[in-house]
Amino acid sequence: MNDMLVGKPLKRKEDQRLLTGKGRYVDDIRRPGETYAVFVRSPIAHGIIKSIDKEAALAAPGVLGVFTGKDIQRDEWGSIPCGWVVTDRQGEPHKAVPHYALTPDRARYVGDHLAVVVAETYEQARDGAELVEIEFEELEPVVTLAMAMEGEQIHDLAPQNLCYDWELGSRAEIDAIFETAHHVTSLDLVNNRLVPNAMEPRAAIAEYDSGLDSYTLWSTSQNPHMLRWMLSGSVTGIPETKIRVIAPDVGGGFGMKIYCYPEETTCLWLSKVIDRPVRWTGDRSESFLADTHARDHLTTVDLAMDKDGTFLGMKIDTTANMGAYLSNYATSIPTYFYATLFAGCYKTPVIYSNVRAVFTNTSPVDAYRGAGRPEAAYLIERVVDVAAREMGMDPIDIRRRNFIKPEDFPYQTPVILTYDIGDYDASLDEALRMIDYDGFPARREEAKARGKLRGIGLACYIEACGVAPSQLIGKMGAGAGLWESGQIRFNATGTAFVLTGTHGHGQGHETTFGQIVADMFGIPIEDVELIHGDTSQVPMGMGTYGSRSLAVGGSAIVRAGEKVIEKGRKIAAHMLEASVIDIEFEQGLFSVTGTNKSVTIKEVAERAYVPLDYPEGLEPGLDETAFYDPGNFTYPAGTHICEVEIDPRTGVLEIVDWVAVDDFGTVINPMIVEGQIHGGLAQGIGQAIMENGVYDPESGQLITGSFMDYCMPRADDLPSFRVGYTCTPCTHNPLGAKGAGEAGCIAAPPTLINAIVNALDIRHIDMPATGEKLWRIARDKIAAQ
Ligand code: MCN
Repeated sequence: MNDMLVGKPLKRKEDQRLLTGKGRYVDDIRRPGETYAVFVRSPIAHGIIKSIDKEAALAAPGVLGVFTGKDIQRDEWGSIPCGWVVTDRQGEPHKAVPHYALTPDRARYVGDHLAVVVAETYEQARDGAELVEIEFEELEPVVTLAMAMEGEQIHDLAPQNLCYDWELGSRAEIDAIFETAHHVTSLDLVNNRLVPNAMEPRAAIAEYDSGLDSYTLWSTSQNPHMLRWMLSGSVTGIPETKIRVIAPDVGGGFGMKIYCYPEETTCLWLSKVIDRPVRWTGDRSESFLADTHARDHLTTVDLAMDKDGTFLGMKIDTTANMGAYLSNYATSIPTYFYATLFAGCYKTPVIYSNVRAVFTNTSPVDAYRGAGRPEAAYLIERVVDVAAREMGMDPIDIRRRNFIKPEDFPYQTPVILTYDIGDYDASLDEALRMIDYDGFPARREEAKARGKLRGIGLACYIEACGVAPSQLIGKMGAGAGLWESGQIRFNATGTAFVLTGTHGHGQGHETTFGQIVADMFGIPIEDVELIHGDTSQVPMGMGTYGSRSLAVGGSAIVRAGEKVIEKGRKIAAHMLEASVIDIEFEQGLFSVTGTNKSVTIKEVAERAYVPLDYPEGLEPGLDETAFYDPGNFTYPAGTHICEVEIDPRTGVLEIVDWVAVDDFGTVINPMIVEGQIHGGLAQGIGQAIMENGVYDPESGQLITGSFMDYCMPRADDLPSFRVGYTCTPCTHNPLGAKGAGEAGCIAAPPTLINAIVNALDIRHIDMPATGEKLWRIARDKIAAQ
């Protein structure tokens, strides 16, 4: 019998392969006879395409073809879908503007896909692309959110560039609350635009088999089955049985790789037209221009309180940027993944929100780690902090006063969601203990003596993840159910393949799913092999995003395991000459109750495949599949506290301490989870103080289009994070686990901004709180003294 592995900080199985350069990414894959595609991207932000001259490119060495949107349209390939329907205040669906793989009529952002050149080599394709001449009738670009509703109309379908004007809650009810409130705290916030920057750029290889009339697409996708579904459905009309999508090792996705993008769609089309494999690998500049961007909101939040600081109501008004086209899930991010989290950890009885989503001449905006939830946590935890300041209350006290308490669960929020369980005081207490909150005034004094401004800030976040429940998601407008599949396929020798519809691209699934299965069957983790990322191997799946892989995918695997055990009991009963009801199963051993007669899972597996002496009527094989559709999201929550020091002479900020206390329910592998927290924190800190996607408001050029101008956090920008846990196990999945993959980047921005405003003793600062901004504020304060 094995030692139990769940809960142990096992080193990742996949690291040996990934860290020694043995990973196999799309760009590592070579296909015989392959060709190279390079896209001709729009150099301008907005303009009607008058003509595209292919002649010079076609005459260039090695060029096999030059194609435009009109060429794809002749084959009747349709628009890339945005599957999530958001119904606006008038009861109308959002404006589903077309988004073709190659734009046939009008360039709508710098980087838009206008033509593609295919050649024998990458260099030849690139040289050819430079020879394609496009003539435009330039139009005024609509760049900023403030310009959107007044500017030139970008899509015929969307007057005033409005995609939808959506509300949640009752305006009359919230107005009545605000009329009687003792105090209202009002705050304007910017949620800065982010560029995801996965380490591996997006890439695709498409191959057409004319004998079988079928396609294989290798893609850097986080959800290969969904990609196949989208490609087959509205885009190409090719049956799903004729498309195989393989997502091999993927070097980070962070949500940005869950979409059906123009590039892979075009490669698929080209592979039949050219009748040779076509490959495309984005370079870093293309990633900046044409990967989906994230966040980009302007928000006003108002919080109404009574005289004790009890929250009475909250009103949120947001303008959200969709960019030039609707990416696949774009509509859902500033609505169902944002506004449904506005209760936070608090018993705010009435909440009203209004979101206007607008088109601009910028890269499409969609999910990126946290997707809507960082934006929600930021506005809640910022306005609560400002409210404490205005009410003369301690930021801890105001939070505790309004927390949903353990006895309140299950807690129905006023914004659709029902939280199943949590203990927010417990996380707050532990975080306060770890940071030594009471010792802060002395640390501040000591810093002051060194000429530094020291501040402390906290955030008590909650998020909804484990993105699945079909019923709930369906009511929210999703065009699909969101369950997950899991399969356990025992071999005759007692080893097991585990197939999952989720996709790991850095999260350590080979290890954590291995831990679960090894424990369940009492077999060594080395005997468990995870298979994912291939639509021809895995029965069906919904992929990885919304921290769903463990809570939904892992639960599907447990359910499949239970089916294996159920069948195994029948085989064991036959082998042990006992009745099935007398067979117990624990950690790999089937035994007859009250006796020492037993058989191992290995013996049972062998018998399942060599069924010579076998239960009558029972099918051979030990291979079971389950589809798991949970009843609810999972609700990880926690408290993060950080301390910063700012040098008022230079504006240099140092994060001197950070404690992260999270409640992820049951933790399968604390080392992997800690890594997830660290990664999320790095991204959240990046948003708070460094990262900012900026377009020139006049030309619409992306002026932060490289790492020279878009600042990503590096190791020496970050402190050594201290991690703690509390645990209220999720009540509705068999693992008791909640998602952990996004928590860090949800908690980090408000935590850090709260600490910065505390250090500077100011009411607010917008993200990114760069050194320059800090220096200007400190300088003005010194001058005013
Ligand atoms: N885990 C655990 N115990 C828990 C919760 C999680 O041991 N209670 C483990 C899981 O088994 C898994 C890992 O932690 O190995 C993350 O699990 P989960 O929270 O289920 O998140 P997903 O695996 O679904 O990953 C998605 C999540 C998201 S939404 C983004 S974005 C993100 C992230 O994970 N993108 C990542 N982490 C990333 N990490 C890397 N390296 N690369 C990305 O692209």
